Amino acid sequence: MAAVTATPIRRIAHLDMDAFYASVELLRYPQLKGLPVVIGGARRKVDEAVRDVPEGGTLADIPLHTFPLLKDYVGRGVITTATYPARQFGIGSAMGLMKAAKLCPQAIILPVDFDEYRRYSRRFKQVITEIAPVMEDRGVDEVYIDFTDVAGGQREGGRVLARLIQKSIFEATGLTCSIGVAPNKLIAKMASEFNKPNGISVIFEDDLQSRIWPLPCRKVNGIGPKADEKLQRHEIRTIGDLALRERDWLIANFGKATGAWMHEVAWGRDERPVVTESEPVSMSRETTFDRDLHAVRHRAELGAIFTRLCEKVAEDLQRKGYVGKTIGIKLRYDDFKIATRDQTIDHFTADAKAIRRVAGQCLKRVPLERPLRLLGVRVGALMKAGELGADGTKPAGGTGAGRPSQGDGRGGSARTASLF
Ligand code: DCP
Ligand code: MG
Repeated sequence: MAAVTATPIRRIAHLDMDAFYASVELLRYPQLKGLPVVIGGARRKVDEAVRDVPEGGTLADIPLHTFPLLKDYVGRGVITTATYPARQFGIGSAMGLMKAAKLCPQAIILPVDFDEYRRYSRRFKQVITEIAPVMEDRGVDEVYIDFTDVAGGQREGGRVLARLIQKSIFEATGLTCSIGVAPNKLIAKMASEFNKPNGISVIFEDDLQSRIWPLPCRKVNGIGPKADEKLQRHEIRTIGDLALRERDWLIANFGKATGAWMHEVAWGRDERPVVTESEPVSMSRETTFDRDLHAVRHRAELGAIFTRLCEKVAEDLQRKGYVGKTIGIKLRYDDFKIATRDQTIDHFTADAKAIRRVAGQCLKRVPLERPLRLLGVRVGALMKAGELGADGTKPAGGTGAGRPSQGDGRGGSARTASLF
């Protein structure tokens, strides 16, 4: 009897955690389950709620009435995410907290705790790679997974494996996620939203017309508000509308690359592989101040924030095992204009003091008359610390590490103070 071996068909999953930051917070405050909760505003300092932990109790015992409410919030922070009960009030990511307070004054507000989210991010990704090793990291709460050759990856179009991953993540972390499984990344990304939260959607090639074409063009990862506006002006609202336009027409109106890409996308075609390890190009930390700060009047405060940012970037680099040689800064002024400067040094580093020193020199090249809203520090031209020569330079034969210059482009002569 001849053995029949079916060639596996390409099955790609996109997994996205549900209300990620908020769900992580609810793990330590389970008493908030089912309530409208938003995450945003200040970073976690001393947790105000924690002060009310009853004698011998835990965070889970903090009485509900002691949690801060959105209606009492004053400031200009934005929401990073909101629980699903809060979303029913029209609240969502990137909305100003004061505006959200008008929509749902009784929502509970919690500060962000990036370290905690990163810990959970690492945990759920580890669960996935133990089951399905070909995983592409797409940020703190989402990944692509190649199901094609994984055990169970073909059963029910990938639903069986998706269920296993969902269950394993939940058991390991207490968090839920939503998964789309499809012939490629493009469709998988759209599909993971179909049954949020805690859902699975399985899409086959034949489902293109019924499931994908009715969606608005904005659902395509890569069609942003500007492109969408232009498409709308041409009466193209859905992906189906897009599919019915001639490829040449799209190229004539959107340019060669974009037009051709739009055509492919509308017909559900995408050959991009799932890339297991992406090397970071740079690492950065930035902070938006609670109020505008001025280089002279708030010199000490700014200096401390600046040093802290450099330490954080250094910690990130060291934890992830990278060193870099291009060090840069970013400022946003009170008029929202952005200035960046960077400088490339002759050796690789992950040292907070070295980063601080070079970043300080960059700061001397930007105008500092206007008050500042935001300050950021970046280290680029990275390489793995393990590949470094003993003298802090790259061993011969390595690839080039970016441009060897002061990359600001504009003269930064106007400065008011040598503060940093
Ligand atoms: N995030 C943010 N600012 C934004 C959008 C998101 O800080 N403008 C953060 C908070 C989210 C996390 O990134 O928890 C993941 O983003 P998602 O878009 O996946 O949103 P959620 O996971 O919160 O919700 P959903 O269930 O819709 O995926
Ligand atoms: Mg998410």
